[in-house]
Amino acid sequence: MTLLDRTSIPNAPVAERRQRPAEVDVWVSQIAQLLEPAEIRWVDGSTRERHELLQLLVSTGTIEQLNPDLRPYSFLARSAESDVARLESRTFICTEHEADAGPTNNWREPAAMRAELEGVMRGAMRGRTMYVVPFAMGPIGSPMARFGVQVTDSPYVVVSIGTMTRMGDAALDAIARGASWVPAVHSVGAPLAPGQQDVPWPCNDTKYIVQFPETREIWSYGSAYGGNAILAKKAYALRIASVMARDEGWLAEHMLLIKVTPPSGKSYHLAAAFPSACGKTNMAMMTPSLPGWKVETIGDDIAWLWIGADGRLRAINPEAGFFGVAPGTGMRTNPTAVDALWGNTIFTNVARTDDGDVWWEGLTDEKPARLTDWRGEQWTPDSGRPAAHPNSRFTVSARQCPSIAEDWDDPEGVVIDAIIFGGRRASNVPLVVEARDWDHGVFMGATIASEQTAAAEGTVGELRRDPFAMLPFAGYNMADYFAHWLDFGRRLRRSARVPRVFQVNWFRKGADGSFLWPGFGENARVLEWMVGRLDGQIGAVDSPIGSLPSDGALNVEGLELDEAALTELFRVDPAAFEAEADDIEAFFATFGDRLPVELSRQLTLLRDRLAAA
Ligand code: SAT
Ligand code: MN
Repeated sequence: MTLLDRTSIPNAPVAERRQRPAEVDVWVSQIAQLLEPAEIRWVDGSTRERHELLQLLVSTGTIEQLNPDLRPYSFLARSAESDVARLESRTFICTEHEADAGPTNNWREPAAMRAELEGVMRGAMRGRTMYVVPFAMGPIGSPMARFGVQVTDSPYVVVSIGTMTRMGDAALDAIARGASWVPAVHSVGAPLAPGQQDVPWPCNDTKYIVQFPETREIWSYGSAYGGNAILAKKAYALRIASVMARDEGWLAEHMLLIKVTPPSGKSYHLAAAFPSACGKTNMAMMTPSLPGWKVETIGDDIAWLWIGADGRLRAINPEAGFFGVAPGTGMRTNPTAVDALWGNTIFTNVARTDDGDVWWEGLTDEKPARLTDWRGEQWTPDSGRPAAHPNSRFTVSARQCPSIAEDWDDPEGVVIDAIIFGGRRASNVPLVVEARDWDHGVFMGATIASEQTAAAEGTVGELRRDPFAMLPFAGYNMADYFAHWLDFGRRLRRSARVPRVFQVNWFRKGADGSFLWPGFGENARVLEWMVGRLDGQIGAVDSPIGSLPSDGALNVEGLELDEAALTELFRVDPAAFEAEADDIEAFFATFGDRLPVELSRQLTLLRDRLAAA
């Protein structure tokens, strides 16, 4: 076992290195003229280069190395206090026509935004090195692989891209062979005057995360936080890719991917969309509580889905690593993630123990007596504040995950048997519901609501509609996105098999405010019911909102769950759903006549079923 990260694409011998693609070269010089970096460095993706960058980051105080005996080759970064999450209010979709960005996005007129960006970007890299970072999303060689080149002045961002994507020469070679690529410009917006001392986490109070979907360009300024700065991830693999997917007939989704194998030995692949910080990573790495069941990980955040030559729905995880929320990740909740984080990991904004290891709320039941908190201040259990930031993160290679599926990076993807939508709902929404058909499933996806988490700025706990968990990530008019999903279903129906669609809610609470369902590994019981439905071997009863497990169909054997809690978990309160229907109607109205009629029809059908209940 090497101490170095083993995921990097090995460096091609210098003699074999190809010419840089001329188009990329020209673009890089143009950007350099605008940003005026002191130096330009092309990133090759080698392990040696990663090592050098990590040493550099240690020397500038951006990261500190953790105790190598406890956490080999791992590092802790503390961000600026203002740079801890995605900034939805500073995320812009710039299309010629405002209606093409739709009511759920911040729209700006492209020319106006270009002028604004030019203002902040001019000279933004003075005194810094501009790294040129070629990357691939998806296995190189896959028909679904897509390429990009990001320039950035943050070595922290470079090493993060190195873990999250296939970064370096192999991607550049694919571009040189003619693959199209998306340009992405990133600057922390903190130019250095000659002789000026740098700060550990340079950033700017003014921030922009800008997508130009029509020209397939990304510009980001002022932040080094993952979701704002690793542009391959949300900006490309979701916002820009969703537009490519619309135009090319596939789907770019905020979904985890898992392979589920029941004791029978026959495997199923599931894709599940939950909003940020609602447990996608935990579900992706689930240790099933049911004997003989196995859940393997393919992806924890993003899935690209398409209809394969065989007519089946296929999916890949375009990423190569996990950028997971640390708090709540512990031996009880996600032992697989804890194992994956044994070494070669970059932690951001977690707390540090006196012996040079990391800690966050939920890692252990017992709190350490003393810590250095995410701000670098002394902390004790009675400090009255969390030691780790609620959106603190780990960045780790997918290969290091003990539950990674053998087919996780299959260029042809995996065949998807079911799609799951979920959110964080304290009330109303049952543990699991099955959609009546694809269109009803699209209605479910379109109407997901979830309590806001710490993954983006805003009031934690506030309920908001987050359709398909894509509210911050759809790169075009959400109503058109709904229409694309409906159309995709029509195309699937013409082919072999349409996947089943389910909705889940692990977060329903009882009158005393505690969670009704134990969650985590016990969610395998819900998977068992779903698999039973896929095989047509397990019962369901109709309800106004979809099919629920029939009496006894959900295996609760051995669970400490009383009859009252079980009833409450599945209670469908018609009055509460009437109110929900009114809220959905108001939400749908924001899309005007761009809303597909099928969704209005689904709402009418729901109301009819509620009235008849
Ligand atoms: O910060 S990220 O956008 O990368 C993670 C998330 O919020 O889903
Ligand atoms: Mn996410």
